[in-house]
Amino acid sequence: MSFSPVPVWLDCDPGHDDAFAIALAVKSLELKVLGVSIIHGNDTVAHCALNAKRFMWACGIQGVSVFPGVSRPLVRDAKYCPEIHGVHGKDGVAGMCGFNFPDEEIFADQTNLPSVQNGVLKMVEIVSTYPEKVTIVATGAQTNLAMAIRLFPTVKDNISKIVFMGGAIGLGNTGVAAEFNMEIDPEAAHVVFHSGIPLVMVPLEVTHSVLVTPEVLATIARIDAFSPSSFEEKTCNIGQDLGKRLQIECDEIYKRIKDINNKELTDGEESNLKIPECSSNFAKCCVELLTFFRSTYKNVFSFDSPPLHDPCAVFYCINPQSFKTVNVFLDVELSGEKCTGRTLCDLHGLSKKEPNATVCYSLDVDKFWEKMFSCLKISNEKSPLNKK
Ligand SMILES: [Ca+2]
Repeated sequence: MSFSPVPVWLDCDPGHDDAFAIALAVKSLELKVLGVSIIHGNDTVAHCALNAKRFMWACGIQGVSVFPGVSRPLVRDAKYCPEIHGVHGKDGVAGMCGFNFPDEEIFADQTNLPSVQNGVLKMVEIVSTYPEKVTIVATGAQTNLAMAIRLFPTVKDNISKIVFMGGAIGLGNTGVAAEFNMEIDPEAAHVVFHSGIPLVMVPLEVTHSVLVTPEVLATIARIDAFSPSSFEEKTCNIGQDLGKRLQIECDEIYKRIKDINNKELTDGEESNLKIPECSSNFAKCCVELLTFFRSTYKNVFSFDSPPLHDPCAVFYCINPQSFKTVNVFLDVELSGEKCTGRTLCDLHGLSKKEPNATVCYSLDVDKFWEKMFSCLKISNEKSPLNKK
């Protein structure tokens, strides 16, 4: 049976999880990635663009251009996320795999240079002129999208939908109430939410069910041996229904408070996070990136296994049937003293406003990992890292 891949544009801020989102998108036959624009967020635009190109090189990705976009939020000062992405952001992926990325080699190929052309302009140009409607996948702050919509409103005519990782039905992560992508530029999110473009929100309730467990790390460490039937670990499909999901969120919060009250994590405890032996340099690269992410989430949020947020939004474009969703009116708080950036999902229709968003609240996690592993296996076969 033949099918046409879905044309997508990625807007992201690599970022460990953004990097895996790029790999999932580019290596999936169901999607055709038209380009990648970079937004401030996990770090500066320049660092995030560098991270994107290095990881794309590591995955053996060629022919997909990277365009740095807007360097700061629309109104507010830039706020980066060093507590989560410090190493990956500031220092890029270099040094994470026991050796430095060979930038002279990577960027000797001019096609690997992040283009000086602005990401907003290239997104508008390519999306507007593409012969089919394009899906935008946004896994960072929405400043690039807001600028595109405000400056070139006709681009909306050729966008089928915006699928974004961000926001939460319930509680946030970098603020008490707000999720990071929304918190750092809520005005941009407001422009996007009120643009009239169909929205799909992949919130924390979903991404917190996609956990990088020890079993996941072990599978990636031996990614060359992965086959769909070999991954039998049942990553719990929490989020069977919205009420249960929210209860789990609350349990996590209570657990964290209890842990903080009882004891602080020690260096000795952190050292118990063993890195599995890896069968290739590329596998080692992935495992070490995710291990860093893992220990950071343990330190900051008391998650035993960290969530891998951003690829979930890409996976929606590949397999939307794997998600449970609800259509609601979605908005974002701009002026609250304590809740700025909080996403507001009108689950009960209290606003009397027509739904403008499909909000995901559950995901078939096993299906996600099967696809993610398949794409990493393809990357492993193509990776120049394995020739080192
Ligand atoms: Ca991101």
